[in-house]
Amino acid sequence: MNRKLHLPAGLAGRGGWLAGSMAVVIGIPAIAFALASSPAAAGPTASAAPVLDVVPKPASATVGSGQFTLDQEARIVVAPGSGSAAGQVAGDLAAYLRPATGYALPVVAGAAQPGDIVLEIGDPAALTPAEQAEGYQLTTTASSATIEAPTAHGLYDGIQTFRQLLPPWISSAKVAPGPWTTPVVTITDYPRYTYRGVMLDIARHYESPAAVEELISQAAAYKINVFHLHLSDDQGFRLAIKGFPRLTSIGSTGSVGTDGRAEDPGGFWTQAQYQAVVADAAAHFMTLVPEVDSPGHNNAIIMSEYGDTSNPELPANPQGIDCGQNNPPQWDYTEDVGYSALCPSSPDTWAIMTAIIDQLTALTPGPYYDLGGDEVPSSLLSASQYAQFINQEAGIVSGQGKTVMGWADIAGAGTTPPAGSVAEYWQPAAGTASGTESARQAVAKGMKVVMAPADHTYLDQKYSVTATTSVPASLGMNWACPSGCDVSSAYNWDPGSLVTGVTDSNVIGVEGDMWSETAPNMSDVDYMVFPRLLALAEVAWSPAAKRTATSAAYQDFLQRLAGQGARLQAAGVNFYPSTEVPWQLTAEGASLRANSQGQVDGTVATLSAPGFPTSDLTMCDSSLGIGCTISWGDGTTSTGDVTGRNATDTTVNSLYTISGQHAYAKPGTYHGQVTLSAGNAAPVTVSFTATSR
Ligand code: TNX
Repeated sequence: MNRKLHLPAGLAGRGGWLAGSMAVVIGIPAIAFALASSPAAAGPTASAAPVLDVVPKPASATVGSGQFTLDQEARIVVAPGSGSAAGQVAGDLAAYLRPATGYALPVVAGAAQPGDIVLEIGDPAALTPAEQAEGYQLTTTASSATIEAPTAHGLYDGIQTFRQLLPPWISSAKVAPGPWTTPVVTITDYPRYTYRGVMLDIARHYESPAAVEELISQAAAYKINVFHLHLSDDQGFRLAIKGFPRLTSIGSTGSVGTDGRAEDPGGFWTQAQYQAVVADAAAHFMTLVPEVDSPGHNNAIIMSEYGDTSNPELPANPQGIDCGQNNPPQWDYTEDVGYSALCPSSPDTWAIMTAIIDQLTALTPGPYYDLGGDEVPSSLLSASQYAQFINQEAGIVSGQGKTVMGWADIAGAGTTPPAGSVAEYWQPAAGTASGTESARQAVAKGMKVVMAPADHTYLDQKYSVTATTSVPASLGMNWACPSGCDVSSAYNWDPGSLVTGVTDSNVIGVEGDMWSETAPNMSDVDYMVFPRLLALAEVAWSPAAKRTATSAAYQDFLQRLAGQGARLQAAGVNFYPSTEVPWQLTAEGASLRANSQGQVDGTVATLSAPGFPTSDLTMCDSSLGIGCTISWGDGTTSTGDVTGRNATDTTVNSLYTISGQHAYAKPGTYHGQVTLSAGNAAPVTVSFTATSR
C-alpha cells in the first residue's frame, strides 16, 4: 500500500463548517452521518469535527440535536396552494428517493402527518427579495422535514440539499438497507450567482443525447443551472439543420484524433433529439445555451458547404465562404485551432448562419444564444472583418429575441454587442495581466460576464503534470495548467475579484468547460468533470469566502467533498480520486440469511473507499492496504474477503464488497459488525444482520 492520503493542515482545530457565516451553531449532531465515521476509531481524520457534507455549502445552516428519520410510511406532501410546479418537484424528490429506499413515497396534497416531507411554495422570512429567485429554507425536526421556497426552482435546489443530508447510499439505483436519517437542521440558502454553468463540447467528440442527459442530472445535483452545449467546431457539426443536409452528412462524420471515420465515426442529433435534451435540462431547472462557434472554429461547416453548389439556399458561390488558411479547405482532425474562418463578406456565409441561428433559437426556449467568436487569427480576418462578422451575427441573434453570448473575444475592437450581451472570460490570467483586458472591454461595453478562466474552470486540463508523469496519463490537455489544475485550482479563486475592474456588479456567474479533444467517451468526460465541477458549483453558489490553498474555507470544502465520494460512487459516476481530498471510508451493512445448516456465505458490507488502494486488491488482507475483521455477532470473528475493481488512470476504483463465510450453531437473528480500514483513513465500523432459523 503506497497510497498516502494527505490530511490538510489545521483540521483538528476547525470549529465546524459554519465558522464565519451568519449562522450560529447550536449543537453538534450526536450521530454524524449514518455510517460515515466511527467515533471510536483512532486515525488521522477521526479528530475532525462532523460536517454536514453538503456541496455547495449553504449560505447558512444551523445544526440541532437529534435526527429526522425517513421511514416507509413517509409521504411527500405538497402544501395547499403550492401549485403544479411544486408538485413536479415533489415528484422529482420521490423519484430520487424511491430506488434506494424502496419506499412508496406517495406525492400527496393536503395536511402533513409526522414523518412526512413537506414542500411548500411560500415566502420564508429569512430570504431577502434578492434571494428569492432560487432561495429556500429547509428545516428538519425529529418528526418532520419541510422545504419552503418562493419558487419551484428554489424548492428544486432545496431537494438537492435534502438528498445530501441523507446517507450517501441514497444515490444507489438499487435498494439499500438504510436507515435513512438526516441531522436536525435549519438551512437558509440562496445562490451568489444566477448563472452556474457547465459546458460540454460534443463537436470534438460526439456524445449521444442520453449521455448528455446523464451529465445534466449529475450536475443538477450540485445546483448547476446552465448547460452550455458546444455543438460545432472544426472537427464536427452535430445538429441537423433544415435546408443544409450536408452540414451533417459531411460535417458530422469526423472527430478529433481518429482521422474521423473508422474508430470514432462522429454523429449528430436530430432536431427532435435536441428538443428532448432541452426539455430534459428544463426538467432539471437548467437553461440550455446552444453554441455554434463562428467565425472561427468552423472547418466542419466550411467542409460541408464549400462544394454545396446546387443548394438553392445558397445565393452566391459557396466557395466564397472560406476565409480559412486552406482554399480549398481540408479536414484537420488534430487538436489544432485557428486555421478556419467564415468570410463575413460572403452572402452564402449569412445564408448558412441565418438558417442555423433561426432554427436553433426556435428550438431553444432559454434566453441565450452563444455565437462563439473565439480565437480568430488576424491573419485570417482583420480586426474590422471580425467585428463586422460579430456585429452582423449579433443582429440576427437579437432579431430572434435572444441574448447574445460569446467568448470574451467578442468584446474586442469595433464590436457593438447589444445591451445585456454576455461575454465569457476564458483567459488563464488574473489582475491586470495580458489577456484580462478582454473582460474589462466587455464591462466597458456594458456586457455581463461569465467567469471561466481556463486555469480554474477548464475541466479538460490535466489534474497534475510533473517532469515525468501526467494525470490522467491518457487524456487531458495542460496549456492553461502547465503543472496541472487539481481541485485546489478549481476552488481557490474568486470570480468577483479575479480580474481588476470586473466585479460582482458585472459578473453573472461561473462555468466549468469540458472540451473534448482528448475525451472520446462519457466515462472520460466524467473523470475530468468530477470532482472539479463540485468546487466550481460551490464557488458559483456559496457566499464569497477567502478561498486559498491554506484557507479554512478550502479545508472545510475538502472535508465535505470527501463525503461526496461515496455519493458519486453509489450513483455510478466516474471521477478522479484526487490526492488533494481526504477521502473517507464509508460502508453500509447487508442482511444475510443462513441456509438450513446455519451457514451464511455472502456480502456483509459494501465499502466506498475512493482512491484506496492503488495496488492489486483481491483479498481482505492488511498487507494489501485494506484490513477487515468480521464479528459475526455470536462471539466469533474472522477476516473477510474484499472484491472490487482497482483504479485505472481514467477510472475511479469500484465500490468494494466485503464477504465472508460463517456457520451459526444456534438459530437466531445475529447483529454482526465489520470493521474496515485502509491507509491512514479513519477506520469504519458497520453493522449487518444475519438470520439463522
Ligand atoms: C481553448 S478558450 C478553446 C477550445 C479548446 C480548449 C482546449 C476557447 C474559447 N477555446 O477551442 O477546445 O481551449 O482546452
